[in-house]
Amino acid sequence: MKNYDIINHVKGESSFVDDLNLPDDALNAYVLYSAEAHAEILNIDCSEAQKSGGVKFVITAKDIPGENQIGGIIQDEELLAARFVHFIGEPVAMVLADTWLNAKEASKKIKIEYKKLPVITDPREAYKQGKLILPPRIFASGDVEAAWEQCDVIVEGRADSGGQEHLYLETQSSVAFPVEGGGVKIISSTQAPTSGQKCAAKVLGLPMNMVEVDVIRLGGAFGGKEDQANAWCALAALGAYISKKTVKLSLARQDDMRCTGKRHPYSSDYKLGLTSDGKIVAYEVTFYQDSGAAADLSPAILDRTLFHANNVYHIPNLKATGLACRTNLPPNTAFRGFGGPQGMFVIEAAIFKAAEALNVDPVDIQRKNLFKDGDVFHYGQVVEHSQTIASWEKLDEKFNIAEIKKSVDEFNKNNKLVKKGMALMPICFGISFTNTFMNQAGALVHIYSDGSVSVSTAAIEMGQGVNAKIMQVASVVLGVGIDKVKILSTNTSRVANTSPTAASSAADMNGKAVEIACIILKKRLIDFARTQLNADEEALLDIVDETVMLDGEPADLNWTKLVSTAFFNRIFLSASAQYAVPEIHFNKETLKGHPFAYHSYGTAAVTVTLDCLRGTYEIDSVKVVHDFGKSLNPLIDRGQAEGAILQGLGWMTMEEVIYNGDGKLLTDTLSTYKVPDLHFAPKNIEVEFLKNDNNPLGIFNSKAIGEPPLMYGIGAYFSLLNAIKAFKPGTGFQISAPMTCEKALMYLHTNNYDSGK
Ligand code: LUZ
Ligand code: MOS
Repeated sequence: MKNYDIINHVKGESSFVDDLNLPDDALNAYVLYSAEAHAEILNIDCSEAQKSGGVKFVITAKDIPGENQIGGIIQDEELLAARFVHFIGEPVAMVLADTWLNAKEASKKIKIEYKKLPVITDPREAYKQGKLILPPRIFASGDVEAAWEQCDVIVEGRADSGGQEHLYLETQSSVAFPVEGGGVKIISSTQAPTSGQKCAAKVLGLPMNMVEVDVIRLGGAFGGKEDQANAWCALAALGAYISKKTVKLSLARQDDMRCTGKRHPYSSDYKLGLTSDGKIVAYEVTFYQDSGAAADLSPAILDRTLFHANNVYHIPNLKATGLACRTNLPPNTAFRGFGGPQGMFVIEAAIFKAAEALNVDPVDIQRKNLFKDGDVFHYGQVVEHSQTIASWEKLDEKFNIAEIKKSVDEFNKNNKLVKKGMALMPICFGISFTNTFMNQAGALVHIYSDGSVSVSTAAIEMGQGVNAKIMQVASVVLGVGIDKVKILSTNTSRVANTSPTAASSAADMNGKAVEIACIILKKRLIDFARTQLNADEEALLDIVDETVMLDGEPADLNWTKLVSTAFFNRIFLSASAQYAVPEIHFNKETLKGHPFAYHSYGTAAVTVTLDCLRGTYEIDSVKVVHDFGKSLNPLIDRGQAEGAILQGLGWMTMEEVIYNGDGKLLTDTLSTYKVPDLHFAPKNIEVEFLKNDNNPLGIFNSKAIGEPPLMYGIGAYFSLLNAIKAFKPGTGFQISAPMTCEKALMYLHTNNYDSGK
């Protein structure tokens, strides 16, 4: 089955927030944001703006009827800055006018007097000054201190990875409508309708039942609309509440890039100890997370970094320390992988350095240390159904690792100014929200009297195809055609108290909730059919292809007739269900437990070609064996894998988020922030599906696919380092992603690559 949602995209008929038909008197909002990264607000003068053409309202912190607070995990973020601003891009005032341009023009007439305060843009500096968002988090197993003695070689160093702009095609957008009785209805581009609802309710001082959030679909999100949609959702709601008019708030691209947080940059110190034959004995790592100016999701993201600190390796003695460092940058946030990629990057960097010290190929160390069933993760979960070795071996069988290596070496022998590099990237990603309570979802299924079916869930369609997967589930369980099933918008009045669509878990959890609701409905219909057909208790009844089957033979009763007769007999044709992921638990004191329902695995081989005169390069190929479980929809899953790989390659190579020392984003346009396009995409991406066991914790035995394949991109960084080393042998290379062409050129032709900074 195709991703049905794309058909209307191609025709331009899919509806996004910006496409909504609004009443003639609707107002447009423009948000004025701080021009200073850290300052005290001495005065805000809105008088000129108020008189500007078309302006109806100018709103500041003092106009907020409820609490001026939008922090999710920690209450440390104001909706509109009251007395202090903490980053450039922090909302300070909102203008409502007849047109967006009039609102924007008026915003320029707002005069804000700032008293500048010291600005921190570096997480290590923030740490030095004691600016931590939460106490250090330490995940440990074994005894690292005692283990160093058993090591034949110990490498120590620093590894940094950069931020990443989400660059969803649809920018942050919400429209809010005032409703009878003082409430609001919000149509929002959010991954987290319940968070948006809760946040707007708090800001307006309303109970949650006075705020409804509805989501049709998103033009991409990638984590950027998990918590960061809340502010815009609440601002639109505030506008509608105050003006009593419909208010539309849709960010222009550059404003979106400046105001919203990105993937967290990390700077990390590692120490890795091994035996002389390459077995890892001990690993100690400290992660300096650049959290930005407010907590946002940083604590949960830091946890995932710590969970994935070992990637796929069995490390008997491990100590990982996470430091959430408060800087004066926009609050960094969820981004596909949610801290996992940053953790995995550092262990790969350490292995790369250890391979230099032992004078072996990193591939040998990687292979030797893959964990297997029965090993225990440093957070206490026992490894089960692992596909580390299986995916590696399948990759070797299918693509021949030695052969790839040989052809790279041969190429390098014969070419002086162009070099190739290759690296392997095995991955492991834990599936479940690391906050156990979030692992729940809901569904509401109606069968209408004409036999058509509507399904509502907590899942948000953001291009990933979750709606198509959910349609499949309803269709299979009820025994009706796909054309009978319609997925409705995601709405807090139909399915309440929802977790965000995040953590790669939406199809699993919402699919399971739909499965349960459909099983309930089917049982009711089959019980009813039994009476209609006068079949006895033992007779086997089923619904297949919209026909009632009696002991394996089609009975004279089709779906439409069954449903309409059931309705006239007052059979209830609606069901709701909740799914709560079983088996998971985690002790937040001891930091041990079984936090993940299961893990996803795979291995990639990445090869690159580097022009050693120019520093430019191409990614030649990404060959992958990935564990999709029993894929529910191979076409969608392959698309998710390819998209994630490209996004991971971008993070590791060309995407570079740069702030200057004043906290100003320098890469705030698409000419300065470069992302992969079709020309950059590897000529060859091959994704093989690994044969796998049943995975009962995934929907229909499938496995989550949204995030895991992004981490294959990390292989590109080390391939490029290998290509650089083929041109300029040496061991002093500092590990610092992304490897832009400019950086590659510096590594190739200057000596400051080994400054250790
Ligand atoms: N979001 C979240 C996530 O709130 N918790 C998680 O554990 C998570 N993991 C991956 C992506 N988003
Ligand atoms: Mo996410 S990084 O919102 O799954």
